[in-house]
Amino acid sequence: MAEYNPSAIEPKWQVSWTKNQTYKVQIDNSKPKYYVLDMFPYPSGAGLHVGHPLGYIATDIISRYKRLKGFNVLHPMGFDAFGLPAEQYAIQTGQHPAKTTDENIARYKEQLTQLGFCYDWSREFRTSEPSYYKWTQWIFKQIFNSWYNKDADKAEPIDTLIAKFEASGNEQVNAACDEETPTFTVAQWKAYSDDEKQQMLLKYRLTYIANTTVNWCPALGTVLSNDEVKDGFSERGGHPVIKKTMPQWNMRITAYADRLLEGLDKIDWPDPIKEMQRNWIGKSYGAEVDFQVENSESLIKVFTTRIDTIYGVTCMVIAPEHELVPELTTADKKEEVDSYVEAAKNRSERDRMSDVKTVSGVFTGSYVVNPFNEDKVPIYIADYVLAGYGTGAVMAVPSGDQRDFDFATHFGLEKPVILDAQKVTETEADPTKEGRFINSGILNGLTFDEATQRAIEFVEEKGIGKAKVNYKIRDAVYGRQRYWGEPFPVYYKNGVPHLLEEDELPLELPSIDKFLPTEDGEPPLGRAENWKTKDGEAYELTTMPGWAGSSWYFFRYMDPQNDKEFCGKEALEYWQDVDFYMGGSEHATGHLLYSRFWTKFLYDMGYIKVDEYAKKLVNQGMIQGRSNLAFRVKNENKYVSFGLRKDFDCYPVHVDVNIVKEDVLDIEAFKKFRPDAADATFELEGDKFICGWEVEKMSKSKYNVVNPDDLVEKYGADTLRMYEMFLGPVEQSKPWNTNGIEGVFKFLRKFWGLFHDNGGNFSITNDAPSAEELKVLHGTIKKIEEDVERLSLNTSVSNFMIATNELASLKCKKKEVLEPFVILLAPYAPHISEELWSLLGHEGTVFDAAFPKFDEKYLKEESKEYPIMINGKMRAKISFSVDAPKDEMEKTVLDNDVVQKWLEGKPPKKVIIVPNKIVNIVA
Ligand code: ANZ
Repeated sequence: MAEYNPSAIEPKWQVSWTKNQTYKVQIDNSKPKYYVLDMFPYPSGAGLHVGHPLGYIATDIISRYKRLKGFNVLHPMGFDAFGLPAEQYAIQTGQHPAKTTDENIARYKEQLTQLGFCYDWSREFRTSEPSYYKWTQWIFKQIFNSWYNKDADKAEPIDTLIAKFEASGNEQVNAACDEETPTFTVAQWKAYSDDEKQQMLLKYRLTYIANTTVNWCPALGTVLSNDEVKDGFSERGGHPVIKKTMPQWNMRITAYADRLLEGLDKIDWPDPIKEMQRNWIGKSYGAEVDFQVENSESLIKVFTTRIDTIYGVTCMVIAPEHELVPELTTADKKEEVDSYVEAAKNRSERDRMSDVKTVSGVFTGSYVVNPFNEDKVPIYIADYVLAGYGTGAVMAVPSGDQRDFDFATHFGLEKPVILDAQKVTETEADPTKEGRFINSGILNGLTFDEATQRAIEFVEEKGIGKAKVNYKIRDAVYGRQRYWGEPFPVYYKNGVPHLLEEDELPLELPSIDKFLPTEDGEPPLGRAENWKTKDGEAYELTTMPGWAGSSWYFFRYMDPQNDKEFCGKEALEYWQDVDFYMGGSEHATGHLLYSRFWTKFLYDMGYIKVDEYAKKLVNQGMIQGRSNLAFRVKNENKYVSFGLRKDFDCYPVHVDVNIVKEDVLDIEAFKKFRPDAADATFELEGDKFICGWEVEKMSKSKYNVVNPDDLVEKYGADTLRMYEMFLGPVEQSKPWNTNGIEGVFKFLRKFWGLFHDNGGNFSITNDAPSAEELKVLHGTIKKIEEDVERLSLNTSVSNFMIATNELASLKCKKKEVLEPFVILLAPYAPHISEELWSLLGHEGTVFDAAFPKFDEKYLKEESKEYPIMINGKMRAKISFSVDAPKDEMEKTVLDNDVVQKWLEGKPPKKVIIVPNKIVNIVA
């Protein structure tokens, strides 16, 4: 074979890898393991665009590199196959989601195979197969049968809780449970009926059904989790979402709030992800204080993180949903209050939180008494106070909080100053500024910390409050009123949920005739005929959410065919956890949080050895589209080239990027692309029509989608792989630009050329390498190794290019140098490397070779040329070997004819030798 021809090489090696099971991996106790995982994709109908493989290429390089380094590498791939889009498509077309999912997966696999990825496909699974979701149901069952023991700080089997109830009721029990759990004695417990006992246990189980205010999306006919709602609209489809209260399955993730926070300190995940998780969990330390309503028995409890500012309280502000609103509203205020409360209902929580500009609220007509100074404080209602956080009531302190300040200003309320050293403005009582309290009764003269402590002591002594930690995180809603998800292994008896036995799993998804809610508004599963237990009990009709299957899939890959356990002991013992996880940051508070929660649960129950499943996480950047634009003259069928656009009254229209090359438009193709342009005229620049360009999201509607298949066909997968890496650091978002891909292709062709003579014949020699050649080789080994370890894969590509140019100019054809180079390049460009490896005479795959060992000694310079300076002027240059002793060097310098001449035979005053740099002589 003469020329480098990827289409002759690549499919051949892909077939060989499959046939020889090159990437099949098994437990091997003689080798250290390394587990590299990609977030498994949801197989959408559109297939992959060039942005998708970015992360897959990076993990593929790492996997192959680690293998060459002697690790036993687990690098699996599968599909997150349940989900909304397939079901929406089913509703529109009547096609069963299983069918479209299958088709989409086939397409994905084909595309992934073409890119030459080293997945162990024997481990593939889909979350929608019964043999997989059997174990999702099984884990659900374990979670249902557990409670969280706060004393032990872990989950325990529900039987241990029942034993406690039977021994001493629930007063001594320190558990994560429903806020409205009544206390009961042993006798009361024993007197409960079975159903009552079950209802009580639901308040403790780690997954439970309860009336919950949910995000209801009428257009999708389902509830959505908080992370599936963006700005009051569904993330998928952008439909409006409203609040609704209904019985729902929940996961008690709040029980794990602290451990989910603490765990972040031990994992190497990107800081922005950790920060998003911390904010989502939202732990804040503060205090609860009761304020007595004037002339009433009622108390208003507030949660504050700044109890030290209590002497600055100007008003009490409660949420419109607060239960005391009717009681507090005086007759003359009723009309105003009612209409305010009504209006607040229509605003989403997010709007209410972020609304800093419009201050709104109403006075109730009532007052509370500040327990510290007996001041009478007016009670307002305002929707910036959220019902679902803290106690739904705020003590407003204008000198401590901007919103409180705005609020008080709006209503013309007096704003007491409570800190001295108001260094900036009255509104900034920043505790870090070391102010001391004034106008603050018992807190006068104290610092922030002292005042906080003193105030808490005060409320505790009086029995009107206590220190309190609050969390923003809420239990996760776990049911979806949809068809295409895991059925719950749950049936109902007397309205009480019961679980199927383990040997009854999986409970398979029944077939239905239409993928829509029933006429009575029940979820689609309500259409399944005879979908009941053998005793005729009704099954749960909701299905599990999209995140169920992805919360534990990383364990399943360790032992994917196991039908006795979700994962066998031996596999768990060996593979332990993911060493390198790659995926999108958009899952920060969804999948990436839920999966940590399930891992901790499985750990508590003793099923796994680790309580964090991924040591390191990297988020790949987004590849944006680079759209091309043609400029159309208004009211004319005429287009003008980019440089002429200012001379015309014109507007940009999108052009399919695939008919543009280096920003030059293929006009004939354009006429086909836009039939209305068939008779258009084109104003050119010179003989070219140049397009403008813009960076936007890669999407069909912008005609900027670049399909990897086309590029593979044209340049080969090896070029595409290296080019994607070459675009920049993997973590960075960047626009796609096909323009540079030729350069990478030329580099691979040049690399290929190193192994061939001018006639195109494979030709290498067994000659011993020169020092210079060895220096290029070892310099590159060092750089590539450092690059992969730092995940700087873009610099690797340029290092390969530099080395190839150097070897080409050295005309190096030596096996001893080129062979290790093939191994170095193999993770990046596996096909060409396999081909060259076999041309070099090897039988097996290059991936069974060992990564070349770097040896420092080849990088050392043998000799160094020193400029010889005499009285500051360079007079000669002399080479010395790098380890020449100084006295010898001095002798040689002084004996040199030129130096002699400048010294005029006299001994110098001083000779200074700076090693590896310069010799200075003072004459
Ligand atoms: C008085 C005060 C003075 C406050 C001050 C802050 C600064 P975290 O937990 O950090 O988000 N707050 C309490 N419950 C609220 C609710 N349901 N809706 C809106 N705001 C609420 O913040 C807790 C602080 O947010 C609390 O501390 C309370 O205002 C307010 F200089 O009390 B603070």
